Amino acid sequence: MIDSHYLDKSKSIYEDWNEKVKWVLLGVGFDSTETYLPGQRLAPASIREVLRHKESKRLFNDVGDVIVVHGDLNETLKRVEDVVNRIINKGYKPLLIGGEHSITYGSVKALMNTYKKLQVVVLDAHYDAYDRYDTLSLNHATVLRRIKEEGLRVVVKGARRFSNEEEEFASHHFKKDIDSTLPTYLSVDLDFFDPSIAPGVSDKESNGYYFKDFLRILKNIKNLVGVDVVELNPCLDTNKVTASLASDIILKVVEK
Ligand SMILES: [Mn+2]
Repeated sequence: MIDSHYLDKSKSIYEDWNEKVKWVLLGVGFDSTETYLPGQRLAPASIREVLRHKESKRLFNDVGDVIVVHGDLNETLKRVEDVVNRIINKGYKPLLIGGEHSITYGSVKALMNTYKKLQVVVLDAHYDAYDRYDTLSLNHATVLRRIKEEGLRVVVKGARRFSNEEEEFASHHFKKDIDSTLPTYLSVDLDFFDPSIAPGVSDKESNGYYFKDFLRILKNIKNLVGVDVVELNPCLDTNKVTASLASDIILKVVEK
């Protein structure tokens, strides 16, 4: 069991705890830096609603949601880092459901202290590599640049819309190929996928990827130490198609 006063455990799917399963679900319903269409704060509830009905075997534990502070990204990230640290220190693996993409930073900060050679693999239609966005140094559009500046190996797959500034940064600092031997954190922004199978995201980009592409990448990662699935916006989802896709991603990770 993981204890923290930053957790709202009433959101958990399970009341009990199974020590034999290693993945721990953690919701982070934060969307305060979203600049176009907010609503990602509602994603953990939407994904859990689908997950409850999909799962047959017991494959993960669930600690509920981080109690976020809407409007305060730094305090929210501090709480995410604290809870993820507790999960790792007890020997479990964190599986976060966002929330906007900036929450990845808190999770990675916790993991990089334990895994010195941590590799961050990101599936995303965007590079999220601005230096500043709307004057902010940390938000959903700058988060991968801040993570790279921590000195980690960052691999981005699926980027297909970006600014000149981002492309320049990416060409120098992001890798294209996964090193399958390194301890790896996988961050899945759902806009990586084609809008036809993931309509419930704020920044849809055509000519995206499919579930089989995700499965191929997942298979290529041998030492997975943490995962997040971010940017579901239930306000824009259609018939829970995108929440269902997020749930299938989660189940493939915990079945791996
Ligand atoms: Mn994106």
